[in-house]
Amino acid sequence: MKNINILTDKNIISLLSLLVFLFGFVSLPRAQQNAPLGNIAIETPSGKLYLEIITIDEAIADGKGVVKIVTGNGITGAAELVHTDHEDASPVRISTPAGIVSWRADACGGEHSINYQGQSYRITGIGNQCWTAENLNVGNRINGNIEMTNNGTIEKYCYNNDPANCDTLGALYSWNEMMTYSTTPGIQGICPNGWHLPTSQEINTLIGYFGGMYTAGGKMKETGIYHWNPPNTGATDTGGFTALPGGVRGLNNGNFTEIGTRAWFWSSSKHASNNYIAQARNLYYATTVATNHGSNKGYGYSVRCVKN
Ligand SMILES: [Ca+2]
Repeated sequence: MKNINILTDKNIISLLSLLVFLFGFVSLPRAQQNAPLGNIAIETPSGKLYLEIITIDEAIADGKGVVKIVTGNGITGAAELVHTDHEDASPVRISTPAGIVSWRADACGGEHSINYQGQSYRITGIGNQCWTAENLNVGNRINGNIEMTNNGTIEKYCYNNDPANCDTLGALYSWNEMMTYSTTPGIQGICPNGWHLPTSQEINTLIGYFGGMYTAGGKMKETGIYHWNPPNTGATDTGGFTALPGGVRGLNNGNFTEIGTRAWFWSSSKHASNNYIAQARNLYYATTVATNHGSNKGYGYSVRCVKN
């Protein structure tokens, strides 16, 4: 406890909540104390680290603190828990052999992936949201020149009708197919159980975490030029969202365009007044902008899910 220093009244409640969380296991039966008690994730300039919560006895044996770093960037050993007066909603900071790092709750609960219809998808916690970090690739592939229909099965497009593109970039879906022919924002649609299609507002929240629409595109894009065409301006993949330039399935003749240059993501929110249009976002290889636009529901776009 001597490592914890209260610095501002404002953060006391947050700190106490964390301490209740961390110390809650004290009352657990001995047998349960030997089981893993959970993980928390912390953001560092070089990526996300995961801390394993351990018992106080183990922590004392390790030297100090009640958490220890178990993976990430070659750092191992005990972590020191201290309070912080940072203004950025990080209620505590953690001192590690590599320096002070901010702590925040991981919205994905320390999980890194989910399985859905035989495929594993990476997931990532960003702010208070837990997102799939890969584009959905579920359903039976149909050619781009065929319209998806309300036939009780999920259909998908693969760029250029090539299944290999679905494997690397995910599939493309019309808005109605994604929504399973509902128009209710935030429904599960073609997402796994326990997940739902992001509303336009939820995407705005994500973009807000990344400083707004003029910078969010860069922070959302996968880095490098393996999938994105050069220069892939400003790509940092800050929150692990790892947007890929899956391109679009067009309306007329179902042609595919813009692989490598643009990521198109549906929201589950339709246009306020035009029933043929739904809200979407696109990211571009040559800018850091996350553009909000309305699109005809017949386009084939990439799809992400948010945990309920
Ligand atoms: Ca269908």
